[in-house]
Amino acid sequence: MEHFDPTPDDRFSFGLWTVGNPGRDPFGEAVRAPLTPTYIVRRLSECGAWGVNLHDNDLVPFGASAAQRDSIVREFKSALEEHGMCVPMATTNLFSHPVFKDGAFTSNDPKVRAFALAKSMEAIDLGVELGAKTYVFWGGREGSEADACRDPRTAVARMREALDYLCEYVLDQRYDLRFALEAKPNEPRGDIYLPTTGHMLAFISTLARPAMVGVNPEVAHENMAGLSFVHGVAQAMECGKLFHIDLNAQKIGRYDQDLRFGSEDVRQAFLLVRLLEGTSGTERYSGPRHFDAHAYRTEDEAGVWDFARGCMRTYKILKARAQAFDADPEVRELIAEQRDAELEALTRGYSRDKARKLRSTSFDATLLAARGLRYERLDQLMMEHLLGVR
Ligand code: DIG
Ligand code: MN
Ligand code: MN
Repeated sequence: MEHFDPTPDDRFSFGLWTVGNPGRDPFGEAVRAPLTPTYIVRRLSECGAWGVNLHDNDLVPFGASAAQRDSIVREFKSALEEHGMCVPMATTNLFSHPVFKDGAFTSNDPKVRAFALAKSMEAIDLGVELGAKTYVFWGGREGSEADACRDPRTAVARMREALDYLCEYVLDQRYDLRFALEAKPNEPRGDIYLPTTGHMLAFISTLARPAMVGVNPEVAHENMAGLSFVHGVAQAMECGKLFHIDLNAQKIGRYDQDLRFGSEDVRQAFLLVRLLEGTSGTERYSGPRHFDAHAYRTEDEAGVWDFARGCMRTYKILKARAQAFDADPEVRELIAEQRDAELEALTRGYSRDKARKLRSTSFDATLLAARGLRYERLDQLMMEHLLGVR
């Protein structure tokens, strides 16, 4: 086995909707035949993936009877068992059916909001039955075009009401499940409420059960907002809220492209893998590495599996590059943390006495300003490790 071949230890997962994407877009029909969920399970397992995720309706068609649902789930479970695949994450499709055209939890129609709650409980049951430990909420239709349609504060309050309700449901059912909120700034709505991971982190702090709720940042979505994905993920990790992650790639200033992981901004993909894998000596992210992406519309089915293998292979190549970078003595010397025990004694944890001593300390700003940081050399070293010449 080549050391870039994926193994279950890598915890790579794909949604049924990713490799099952038939290539439809707003300007053209599907270019690939649909793939059945059990076939996807087999092929992902053969590619070396560890898990498969799903929206309720990726597996159980909208409006299926209870008997149909049970037979579909039985067949899916046996495919998971046969191919040694797990279901780390599940979610509800609250965006495809026209009933959600003006949102689900934030819709102005109380019947739609109630239906979205009922559908979510049904889908949570399905996810838990399949073994999911993380439940994602992506509010693709929770937004607006004609902004006078509702007070944005009402939208936020409705989101909170729905999530508080569903947290209570999970507790009442004694499910071992955590919620992960996924932000996106726009598309399909003109503006989507709670548009970035930062907005989600603030929103989580207003929930009744904040400990049950984290975030599921997606590369393309933070990039669409013009933000550093690495910084957003790092902030989520720092406060213990990175419950899941959607990996893909995105060109700045485009619609949500959901491209193969690492296929656009390789520098940021490298820094992201370095952060998640903790190669600089920090704590490693322990959750699933989920590729929420799909193959180009130009591809046939063989191209879909090239896409899937490419996502995982690039991740593992970047991990190896990051390990070499952080083992490089020159890099370690350049990023070694500077310490000053005397000043830290004054600046860590306030006291009146410390503040007085700190304010009476003299600082030579000119001398401090004169120091060169050698970031040009550090960044060149990163480039040389990335380009495989070091
Ligand atoms: C889109 O980026 C969203 C949906 O695909 C899904 O609800 C979520 C789960 O990864 N990502
Ligand atoms: Mn996306
Ligand atoms: Mn996503």
